[in-house]
Amino acid sequence: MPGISRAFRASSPEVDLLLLHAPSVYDFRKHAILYGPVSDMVPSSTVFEMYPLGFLTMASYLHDRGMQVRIVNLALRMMNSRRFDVPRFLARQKPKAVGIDLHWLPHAHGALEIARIVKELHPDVPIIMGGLSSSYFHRELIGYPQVDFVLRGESTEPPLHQLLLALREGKPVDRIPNLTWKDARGIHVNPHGFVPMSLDYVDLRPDLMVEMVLRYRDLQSALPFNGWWSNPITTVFTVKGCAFECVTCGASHTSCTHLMKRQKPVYRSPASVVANMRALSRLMHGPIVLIGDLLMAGPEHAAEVLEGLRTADFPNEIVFEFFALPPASFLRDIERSVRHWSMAFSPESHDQAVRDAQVGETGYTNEDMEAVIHEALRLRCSRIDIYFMIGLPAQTKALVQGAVEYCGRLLQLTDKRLSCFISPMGPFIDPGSHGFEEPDRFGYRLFAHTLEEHRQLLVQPTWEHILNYETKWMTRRELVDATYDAAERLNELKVRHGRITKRRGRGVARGIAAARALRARLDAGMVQGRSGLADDALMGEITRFSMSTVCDKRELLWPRRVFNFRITEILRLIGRYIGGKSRAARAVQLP
Ligand code: B12
Repeated sequence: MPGISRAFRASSPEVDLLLLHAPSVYDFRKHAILYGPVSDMVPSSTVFEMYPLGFLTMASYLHDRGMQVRIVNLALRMMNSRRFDVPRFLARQKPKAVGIDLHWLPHAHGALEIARIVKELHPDVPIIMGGLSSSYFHRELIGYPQVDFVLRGESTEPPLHQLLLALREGKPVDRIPNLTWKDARGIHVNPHGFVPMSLDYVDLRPDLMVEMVLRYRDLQSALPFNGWWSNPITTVFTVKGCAFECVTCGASHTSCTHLMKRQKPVYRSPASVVANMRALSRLMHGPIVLIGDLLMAGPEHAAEVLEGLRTADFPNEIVFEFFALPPASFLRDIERSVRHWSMAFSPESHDQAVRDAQVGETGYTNEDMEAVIHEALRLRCSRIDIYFMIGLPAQTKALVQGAVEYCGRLLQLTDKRLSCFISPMGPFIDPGSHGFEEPDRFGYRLFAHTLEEHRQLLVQPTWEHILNYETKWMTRRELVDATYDAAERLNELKVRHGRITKRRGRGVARGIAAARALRARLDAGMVQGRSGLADDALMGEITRFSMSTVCDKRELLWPRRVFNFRITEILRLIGRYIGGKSRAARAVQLP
């Protein structure tokens, strides 16, 4: 890597690391693709514009060690302006190194394309890829000419720091853990030696985000997803690894053991979780989602977190997610500990056999679940989100309909605080999951195995052809049909049970009808040998037909407030930034 080391020493760039988040497909604005409702359950659009939380932990770790990091959410910039010119923007940057996440596999197209553009513009700047999909496909990924390094693993802050230092000083990289790299002699895979047994060495620092916005005078690039500014949901991760074995998850216990070399989950200490929440709460009024089921670490650990929350007494809504049905007593403990709370739970299916095929022995019945829901509603729980999925092992089309009818039952039994969601697993079954690794055993048929095959799937005209799987029980066509049917029926049920207004329901119904019609047109085009739409007017507009289909996106959000941010804290951070700058300027003037 002589060129790379030279560039590192010779240039006088602005940042040590430029972290770029690519859209799922580059350039989605010029494609006419029906991506399908694959992102309806998350705040992002089908562009998957949300960058990994890890961008913030990496940025804060490097910042604490004196490095400048800038995050640029290219996906969001491209969404917000059709005229945003990616090559032009990138040509103006002078980074010492560029990091690009290929964390979620749906970025297989965009991440590689952005890397290619950066390499073309800055041939001497090292390009580092990372994230779960990068880790899974590291050998294939490093083979692309635009990729110099792949950092494997779900925890990469210290190895990344070591890599940037080695590049700066022109030192060898063969001892840096988790690194896959190449030179004239070939491809090298360093041992996966960094698997931290504590998570307390990293943090998500909201103040750094503010500082980044000020330093680069660029608010948009740092925002996590479209609309975040008006709905600032924040998250705090509590765990890495998982104790569960969901068949379709690429971060299940076995997947983590193989891919991340993590034998068992590691939990953030209660003090660190609460400290991070305090930092967020100081800045924002929005809800704070605790990522990971606190009970996975055992009742004592969960109780300690709750005790911390009780003492901290945050005014924010705290959202708890559960992977297994929580005991009602735990809900009462939450009630005693926090002012405002919500919960999310994913039974995946109403059918016990499907549930067991997906999650293993769940050990609870629908009646048990309903009892827990009732208890939550009896308490001050302000919102319960129940998630179902399409594309599970042993799930037929009739069982998807059954799940929707079961949603109707839940909506009828409860009040407006309970919402039900159903969505297709898509666009891909996770690489590394049981279903992906042993498709025959779990009833899956795969249409792509390699990274390159997934990259190509992403530019197929409709999501029926983008899905990387079908099941023994439903073909891709049936998965799509089952989704639209389920969406239509659930929409009706939500209107009937007063969960959404008739007006909103009509909007969703129109969206589903339009998506179905567009799908028929795209299919007809494919039969005639055309891929995509000849209709230029629709170019880049297709996200319209893929969003808010299985639900109205606004249903995912918490009620908005007039002021989402604490102005005094923002002013304090601005003051700190200006103060720091003028101190630095004075230091430069000193002889
Ligand atoms: C929380 C979470 C979310 C949050 C988003 C949080 C976020 N912004 O990161 C929400 C709910 C919105 C979400 C959405 C999705 N998710 Co998700 N998510 C998770 C979950 C449960 C935890 C991730 C987490 O907290 N990580 C902790 C943070 C601190 O670490 P990190 O972000 O992973 O970053 C570290 C490393 O990954 C690595 N790294 C990451 N990027 C880069 C880049 C570089 C350059 C380098 C060097 C390193 C690096 O280093 C980082 C620092 O240590 C995981 C499962 C799991 N247990 O890991 C699934 C998981 C990652 N999600 C997954 C999927 C599929 C999705 C969706 C595509 C689902 C969908 N169809 O809607 C979307 C994509 C959304 C988007 N991009 O717009 C899959 C990914 C499988 C795969 N290989 O593709 C996972 C593994 C499991 C699952 N099925 O849910 N997700």
